[in-house]
Amino acid sequence: MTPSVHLVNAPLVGQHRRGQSPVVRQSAVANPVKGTSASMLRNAPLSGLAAIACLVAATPVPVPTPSIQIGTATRTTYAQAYGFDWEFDDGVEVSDSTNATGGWVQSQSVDLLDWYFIPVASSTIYQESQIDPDLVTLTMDATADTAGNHPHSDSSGTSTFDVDFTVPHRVRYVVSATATANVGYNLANARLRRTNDSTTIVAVDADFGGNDVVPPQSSWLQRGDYSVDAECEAMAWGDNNTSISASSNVEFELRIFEAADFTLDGTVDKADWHAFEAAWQAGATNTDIDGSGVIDAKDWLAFEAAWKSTT
Ligand SMILES: [Ca+2]
Ligand SMILES: [Ca+2]
Repeated sequence: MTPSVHLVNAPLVGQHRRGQSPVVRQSAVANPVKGTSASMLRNAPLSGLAAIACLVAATPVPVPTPSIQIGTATRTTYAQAYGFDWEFDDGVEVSDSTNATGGWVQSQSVDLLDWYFIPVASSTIYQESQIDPDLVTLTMDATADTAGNHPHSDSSGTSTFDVDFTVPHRVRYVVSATATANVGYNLANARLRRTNDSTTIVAVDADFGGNDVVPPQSSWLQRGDYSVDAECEAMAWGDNNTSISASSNVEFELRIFEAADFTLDGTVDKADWHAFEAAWQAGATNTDIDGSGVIDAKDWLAFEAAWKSTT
């Protein structure tokens, strides 16, 4: 989750004296990008920063695709159905897995009938996922049913997702997730974690019933190691001729952007500068670019450095 932040040492609008023009040093006017040194930033009124921003390039610059480095990736699906009575004892199962990256779609099901073609139990599993250097998305659905025609029957559908990746330099991200499980022993969860210190950044958890939602939110991923893991399982136990229907669903999306793309539109231009400036000036929590928990000049300098490196 985004940490709580405090506005520290933020320059104030109108800090310059009445009747005095916003100050921009001549060197900055001559070379607005190279002229915005740390000492200037600390000493300049914010209106001076705005003036500097007005001098920067106006043309949107397509930026190279930001990237995370994918490490290991494992995705699995499994579906089974089983039942017995006084003369029948049988089961069926299917499974699949991949350690590849990129896109993967798997849809599996089992439908168990007894020797008289009477329904016993069934289950389904669906996973559609993408693991790219700038995108991790996931949809998982699972169902499990027992027909209620036998003294014992059970079924389950299970899908798992696990990817580890490294962020070589700070990137901006947008993440959202939902998890739903209708009844019983169902599992539905997903989480983005920083593995260096086991910090959970975003998590949804609807294990054993219920639903959980994380609306789209944006922040920065600092350099380091991360993981996304998720699990979706529906289970049905139909002892004593009981009919059970269970289902689970998990949705997860992580999109990666250049650190300076504050507007999250795929380009870095002066609109990002202005947007960050306004948000930073207002003490918005999403301007804690270095993740320190405090909003101060270091965040501005970090944004400036990222902006200059991509324009
Ligand atoms: Ca932008
Ligand atoms: Ca900070």
